[in-house]
Amino acid sequence: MAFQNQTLGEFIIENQSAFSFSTGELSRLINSIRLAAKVVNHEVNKAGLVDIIGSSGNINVQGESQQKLDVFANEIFIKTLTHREIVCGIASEECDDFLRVEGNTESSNNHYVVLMDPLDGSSNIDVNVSVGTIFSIYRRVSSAGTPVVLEDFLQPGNRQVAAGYVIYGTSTMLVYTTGHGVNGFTLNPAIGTFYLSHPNIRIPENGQIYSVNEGNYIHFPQGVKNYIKYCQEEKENRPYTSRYIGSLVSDIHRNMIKGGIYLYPQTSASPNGKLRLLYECNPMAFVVEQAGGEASDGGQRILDIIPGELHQRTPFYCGSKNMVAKLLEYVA
Ligand code: AHM
Ligand code: MG
Repeated sequence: MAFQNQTLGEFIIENQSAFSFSTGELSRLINSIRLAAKVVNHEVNKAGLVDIIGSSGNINVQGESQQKLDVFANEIFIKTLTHREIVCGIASEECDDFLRVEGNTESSNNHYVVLMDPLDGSSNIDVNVSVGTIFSIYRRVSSAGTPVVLEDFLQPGNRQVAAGYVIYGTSTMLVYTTGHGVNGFTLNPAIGTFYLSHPNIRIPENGQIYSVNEGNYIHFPQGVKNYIKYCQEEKENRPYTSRYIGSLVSDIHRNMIKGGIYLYPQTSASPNGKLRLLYECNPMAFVVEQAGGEASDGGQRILDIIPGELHQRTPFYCGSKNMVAKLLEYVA
């Protein structure tokens, strides 16, 4: 069975030479993400059995209440990446500021920074809906051997060297790209190993699914409202069907496999939308583009946006190429 053929560990080693700077540093980094994902997966799967669901009582920098599992996942990813000293800096949706990883001399010579949303969609945990981890990796722009600076994190998405997500769903998958297509690995929980289950994922150019929180409809820009009406029209291959989980990783993952478009527009109350450029939109846009899809803020390609701040938000339209192109005709 193809499913059991290659493990993620083997895949990382085999493909190491495809990276432009193949010293093994990026491979070790992806290996650490794999390890942290397994620990978080183990904990997410216990939700309901032990006292880890619900709010931790803290409010994060975005003014949202942090779930206990958010805090746990944040700590696990940070610990895994810092204890093994393979990155020089980390920025997390759950932390106010970026972290400098300053260990021994060797680690301060590391070249990569990681930006992540350790547990996205965590408001879904209490009701057993899939959640995810999203990660984005850049080479630092400041000199190796010096402490990382804000500019190392504020790079446009087109400078990402790798990005991906973990979906803690009916099965747990790790999907990532290093700029050479997208591959998906499914965790065999019995032995704790990820196997290559979805090689070279391609998102269909056309789809039948639109994913948007229609509860916000009256606040959307007129172009988005018109596009939604277009999706609902009885014409040609329409109406499309609507599927919205409210868990970004799950909504994007489904659309990657089946074809579809995900929309999180700006509203009058949130002129930049809700989703974060650096932790959510850039990594998802890199993965979706590498699978043949598109991602835009309605005016420009997500990956070309020059970030101004760590927790910046952006409107987000992402998915099947022809569906995003049609949406852009409406919102341009
Ligand atoms: P979070 O990072 O606080 O979990 O918020 C991000 C989530 C995404 O997973 C999801 O796509 C979106 O928020 C849903 O927002 P809404 O409930 O406004 O539709
Ligand atoms: Mg999030």
